[in-house]
Amino acid sequence: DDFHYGNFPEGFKWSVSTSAYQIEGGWNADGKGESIWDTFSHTPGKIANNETGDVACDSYHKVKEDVNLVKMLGVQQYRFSISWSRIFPDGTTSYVNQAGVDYYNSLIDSLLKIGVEPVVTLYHWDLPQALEDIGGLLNETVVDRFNEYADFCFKTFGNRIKFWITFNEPYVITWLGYGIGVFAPGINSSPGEAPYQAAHNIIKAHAKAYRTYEKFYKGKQGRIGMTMSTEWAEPKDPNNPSDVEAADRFLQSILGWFAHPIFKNGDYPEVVKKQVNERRTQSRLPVFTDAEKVEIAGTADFFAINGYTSRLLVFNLVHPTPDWLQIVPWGMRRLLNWLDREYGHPTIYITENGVGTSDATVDDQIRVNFYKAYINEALKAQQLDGVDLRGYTAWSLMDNFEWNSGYGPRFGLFEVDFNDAMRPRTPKRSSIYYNQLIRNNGFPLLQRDERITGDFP
Ligand code: GBH
Repeated sequence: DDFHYGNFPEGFKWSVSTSAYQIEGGWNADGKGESIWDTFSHTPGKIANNETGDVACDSYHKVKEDVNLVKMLGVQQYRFSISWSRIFPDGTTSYVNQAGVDYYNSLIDSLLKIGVEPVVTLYHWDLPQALEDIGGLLNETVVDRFNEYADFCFKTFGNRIKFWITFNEPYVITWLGYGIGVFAPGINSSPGEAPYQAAHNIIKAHAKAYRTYEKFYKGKQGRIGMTMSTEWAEPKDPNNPSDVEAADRFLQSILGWFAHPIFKNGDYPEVVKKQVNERRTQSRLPVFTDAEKVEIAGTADFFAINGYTSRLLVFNLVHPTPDWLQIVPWGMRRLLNWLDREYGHPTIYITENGVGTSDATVDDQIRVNFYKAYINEALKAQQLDGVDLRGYTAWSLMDNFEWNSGYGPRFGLFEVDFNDAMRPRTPKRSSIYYNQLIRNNGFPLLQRDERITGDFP
């Protein structure tokens, strides 16, 4: 596939993202309650080198610095997440931690002051530990707790927020957290049931919060959806129907599991029901009532997707997993086209895309190449294929706590020195490149010989 010159449509939203536990630190500051990621990272053996998010990038104390980084990139949006237990320490509305509310107010107001639209994720994996203690996402009462938390956020921050995301990557939450247990809360005792139960409750919680927003806030405020993740699945032999079916089953199992109920009919895809209930002996997919299906169907104002990589699918072959992030730019174009077809030409936002390196260097040509190639494939999907892509978000603003991998993989456009108590941030080459791409709104033909310009240290 050739490089394609051209611009994204006017009004295209360039964005950059982070999440609360990965950057904030201040894990017990000013009355914050503990989350499952505090517990998990404080448990020896769960995280590479037993690292924790206790301090992370110390963003809880660095609103000004972070907002300045956002400003340097020239993005139109900044996507961050709210830590539920920083607002409600025990997960319930019984006590509001005002210091937490103040922190997010200050972040939101500082962004608005520089003309950047906040995109707010309500749940990026850090469930209040107090709720986990009574069963977490496996306990159906979490649906009401999430709705109350969401309602509070709509009421408190919503007059300044145009773009809400309920959950980040439900597949990762359920499978890694409640299936294989490599992420918090680390449950792996019933992989045939727990992930499906957690997913069921996430979908219900999402739908309930959506309906709350729709009823009380939407008219005066903005839009709301869920961010889902997948990898593009390419059939190894496109002429072999069982490889093609395996690839489709993969997409339906990872993504359709959540997108089918929300964007189609309030229910799981048939192929997933079949796969879970018939082919696996020890597993069971919960069932939505008819009323629940009606409540769930249509609960997203846009399609938000996190996409990093692709994999080859071969029928009935269990293959070893290499490094999860293989760089496959053309997979992004195929994924966007698949979403367009499968879900009836939805409005799509890429809410995460990026690459990690083990190297802290600020001269990150790999990341420049990555962004250039992936964004170019996104442009082709938008311009040549007619996909309704309205925004693109880089992951991540700065190096941060990369979950169970600790501080090893660095995804930042800015480097963070984790050995320095001040956690200084330094621009990488990729931040200059991204800024330039945004100023050009893509790859204008007249600048095909463009070089990276601007001050680079
Ligand atoms: C995103 O998930 C997350 O939303 C974001 O917070 C994160 O920083 C970013 O990716 C970069 O990783 O080797 O078994 O531990 C993308 C999906 C799921 C990819 C977990 C990495 C590690 C699996 N991620 N996976 S494992």
